[in-house]
Amino acid sequence: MDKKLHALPQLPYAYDALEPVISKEIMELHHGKHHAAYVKNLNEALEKHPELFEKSAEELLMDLNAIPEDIRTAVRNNGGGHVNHSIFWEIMGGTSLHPLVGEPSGKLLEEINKTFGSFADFQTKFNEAGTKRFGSGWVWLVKNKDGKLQVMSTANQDNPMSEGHAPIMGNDVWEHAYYLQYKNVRPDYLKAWWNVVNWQEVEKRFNR
Ligand code: MN3
Repeated sequence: MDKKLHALPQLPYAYDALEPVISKEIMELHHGKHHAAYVKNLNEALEKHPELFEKSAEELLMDLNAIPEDIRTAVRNNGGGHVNHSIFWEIMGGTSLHPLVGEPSGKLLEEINKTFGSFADFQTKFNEAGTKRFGSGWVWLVKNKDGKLQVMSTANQDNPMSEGHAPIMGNDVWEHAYYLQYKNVRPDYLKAWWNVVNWQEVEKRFNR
């Protein structure tokens, strides 16, 4: 059988492209070490049940109960780590140095206004959810099971797709994502992060 190993995706920009919001050093470690380790550990876990290499990482996460119990936690954590970071790199891109549109537009903006009141109210809710996540995890904007926008957070490397929600955008609130620059002040990181959101990519995910 031709086995298709999961692979670390290339960043769609240079390691220093998100400066000054996210430093080159954080990006090098985050992508080159943390994400790479999730990919390596996912592949190692799947070696025990190689038929699962036929599924995409997303397919694995969408039906965790179908994963044999001896590797289920490893797939949940490392498959989640792989998918979460792949989304994360894609939905970032702009900084004050390389400006993108700083706000969503079109149908997504309409839906945000309808659901949260305004873009500013949505940002407040997202930042609060990210601040309150105890320990490590993620904060997300998802299209929930009813097709409505919703802000939620997940622990560790859990992905909303395991609960039947479609992740539109997410921010990593593990300390490794910000500590070298923002130290213990997670709210400052959450606030600054909006400057590197690539709304074109977020809108693509919303329209999918
Ligand atoms: Mn991370």
